[in-house]
Amino acid sequence: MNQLLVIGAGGHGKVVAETALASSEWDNIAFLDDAFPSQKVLLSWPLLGTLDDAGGLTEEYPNLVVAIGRNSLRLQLINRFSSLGFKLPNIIHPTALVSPSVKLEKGIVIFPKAVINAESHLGSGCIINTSSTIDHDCTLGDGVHVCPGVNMAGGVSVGEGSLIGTGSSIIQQIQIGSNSVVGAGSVVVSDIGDSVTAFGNPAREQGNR
Ligand code: JB2
Repeated sequence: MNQLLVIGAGGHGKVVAETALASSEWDNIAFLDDAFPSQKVLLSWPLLGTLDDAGGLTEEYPNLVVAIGRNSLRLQLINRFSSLGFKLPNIIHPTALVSPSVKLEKGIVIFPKAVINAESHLGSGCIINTSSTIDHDCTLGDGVHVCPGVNMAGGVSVGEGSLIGTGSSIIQQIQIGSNSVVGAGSVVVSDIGDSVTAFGNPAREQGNR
């Protein structure tokens, strides 16, 4: 059996678990979440305990994915569980198209119908959500979340921990800083700095985060 420990038993955890099962690389899922013991099952899979229980599970579940949407927390937990000795595989849905020249770090999830084109580079813990497209030569830092239905043209870079909101479009060669948020449905035609919220068509920086 290929066992996968999923950290986070919320909405994102469910989608990550089903993506893992669909990939056929995993056939046995268990969750950890600090909601334990009030919650004990998600879908049909057991919630075994809280995050502090992970240390005792490294032999039974050597592979782990952090499935918590908040970018900063997800990155923090990736570091914590890496240093405990867990492996952090990438979880890729079979309907996603990932070019063989794409470079993937660890702990990345890629959901149904996402497309990632030639020579893009994705940092650890990125979420590439449902039906989003990332064209050639894009660079995403660690912990970036590309929400459902985003279209990113070629040569875009997005800094660590930033979130690109649902349905946004980003033209080619744009640079978006770290820890920024691009609001849903934005059209990004000029660069966006670090730690700002930006939205609209054309997207404009609205203030610091
Ligand atoms: O600060 C925290 C914390 N915040 C949330 N510390 C610890 N230890 N655990 C935390 N959690 C845990 O993450 C909660 O116990 C919760 O069960 C789990 C998931 O968080 P939440 O239910 O808030 O959302 P999510 O991460 O599953 O989903 C969000 O991100 C996805 C990418 C939502 O915005 C979804 O709509 C989105 N698709």
